[in-house]
Amino acid sequence: SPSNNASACDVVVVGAGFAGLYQVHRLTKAGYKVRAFDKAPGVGGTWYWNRYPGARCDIESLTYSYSFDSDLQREWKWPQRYAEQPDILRYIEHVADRFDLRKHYSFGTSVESAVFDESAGRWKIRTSSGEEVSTQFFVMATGCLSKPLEPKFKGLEQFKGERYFTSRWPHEKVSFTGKRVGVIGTGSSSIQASPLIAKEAEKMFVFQRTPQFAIPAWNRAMSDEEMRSAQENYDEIRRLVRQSEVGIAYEGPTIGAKQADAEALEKQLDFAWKRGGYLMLASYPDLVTDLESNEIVSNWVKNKIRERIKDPKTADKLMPQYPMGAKRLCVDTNYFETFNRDNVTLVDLRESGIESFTAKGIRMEDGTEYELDAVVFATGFDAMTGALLAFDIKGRKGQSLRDKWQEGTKNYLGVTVSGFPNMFMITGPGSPSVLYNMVSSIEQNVDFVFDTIEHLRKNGYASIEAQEREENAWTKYVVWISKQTIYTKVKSWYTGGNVAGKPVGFMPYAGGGLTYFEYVRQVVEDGYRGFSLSA
Ligand code: NA7
Repeated sequence: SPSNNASACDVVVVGAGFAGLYQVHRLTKAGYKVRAFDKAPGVGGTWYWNRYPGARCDIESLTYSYSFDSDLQREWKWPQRYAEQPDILRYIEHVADRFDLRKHYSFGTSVESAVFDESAGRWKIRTSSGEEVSTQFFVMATGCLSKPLEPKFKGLEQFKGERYFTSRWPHEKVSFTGKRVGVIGTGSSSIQASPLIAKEAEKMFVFQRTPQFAIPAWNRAMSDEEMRSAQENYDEIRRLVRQSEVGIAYEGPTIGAKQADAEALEKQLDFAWKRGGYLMLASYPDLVTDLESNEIVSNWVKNKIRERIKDPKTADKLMPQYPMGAKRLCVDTNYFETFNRDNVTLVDLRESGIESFTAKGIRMEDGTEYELDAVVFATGFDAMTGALLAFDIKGRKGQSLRDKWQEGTKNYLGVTVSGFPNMFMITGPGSPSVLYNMVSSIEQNVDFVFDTIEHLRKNGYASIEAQEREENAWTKYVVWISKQTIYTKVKSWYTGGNVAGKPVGFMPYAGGGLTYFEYVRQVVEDGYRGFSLSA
């Protein structure tokens, strides 16, 4: 440990979600002195904040969970196939207690600035409590979907009704009974919340800008038998996840959808639909890379969606018009059926946009007025860079990350940035993260950061920094790969296109988890190729 000063440590970790907790665990177990911060009063990250009705993960819990501890994964029981928010939070809290991680954290404390002191070779971290911490390494484990997007609607301040954000839901139960509720947005959060809000509300209006693909979750309780069998076969489950492009435990056919004959195609898609969720996107290996194959499956899915909606005009409005998966696929329970209810109206913003909020509700550009007692904003996030740019990070020569990323998210391996020595991002832009299994992606990044810090220590280095040339090459490669996929065919939070003024590019690494893991492994094997290590 470099210093005995009370406000000095080896590593500062920001965030107490899946990523931060595991990073703190790995480092403290090896004896590093770690200070960790989260602005929330407790652990959980995403799963601390997103408490809206119906909030649950869209990847099956058996694989949306840590693999690093075999006792943990052998003992933990998931009550449902897709765990809901309280169960995921309970799991994260269990992990925090089991490995005694809370003591390293200052909760209710946000980091307000991080400045690299070149002469000392250390980071100075200032927090909202006024503390200044000096650290050798600095890890941003701040999440890909953690900075809520608050669209600026005209007249919003006049609105007298209740307002809720899915991403900052109150802890006490919200009742919509007898209320006229407006839901803005039709992403995953709205698709999960709307069916439950509709059951309570007197009337519900869903304001839709872009229709989305949603595949049934077929969520259900996990039987003891099923859970036991998974616990006994976890190695195989994790192996399947590692090998899958989208990070789920499924090994699909080896030919593309367009190569399949009609009968085999129907059988496979029917099977995928019945298993539900992300298996639909993994039903053929080329759906993300081949527009023709994607179209075959997208059309098949759209017919299935159509069957769920009674009114053909409403069905037309709910039909997505982009390749399935290009915006993050939603996984639903009764979403489309919700529009068959008498108390639910779909408001298509492509026909007429929102003109402004009024004291009583929402006025549309065509003059229509909706009187509302409550509005739920399910308007998404400033994804991937939002939390990284929420405060000023200053690297060498006083350069700020905000300036560096003005035209796009230059990075090396999605984990490091040239000019910012000893700083790491867990699942930053340039990593597979949101296009893969989030928890697996996190574990791989955290392990890489830990191994790198150990490598430096064991070999007498004090600092590691991505080389600019390699960073440029990697950044170009990430963009090039994205252009071979469906992801760049539509505006989404993957591209930054959902945030006004944000540079539009493509943030995650779209070449698949396995390819990425192998690439990083090679970099390490080649002696940290593309990095400068110094004493
Ligand atoms: P998303 O998926 O970004 O969805 C946000 C929704 O809100 C989406 O339908 C947006 O329409 C809509 N939106 C955003 N701003 C506006 C305005 N100004 N007016 C009307 N509609 C608007 O966020 P979620 O929270 O649902 O899900 C995020 C991820 O969490 C999800 O993908 C899972 O990985 C878990 P748009 O499509 O931009 O036209």
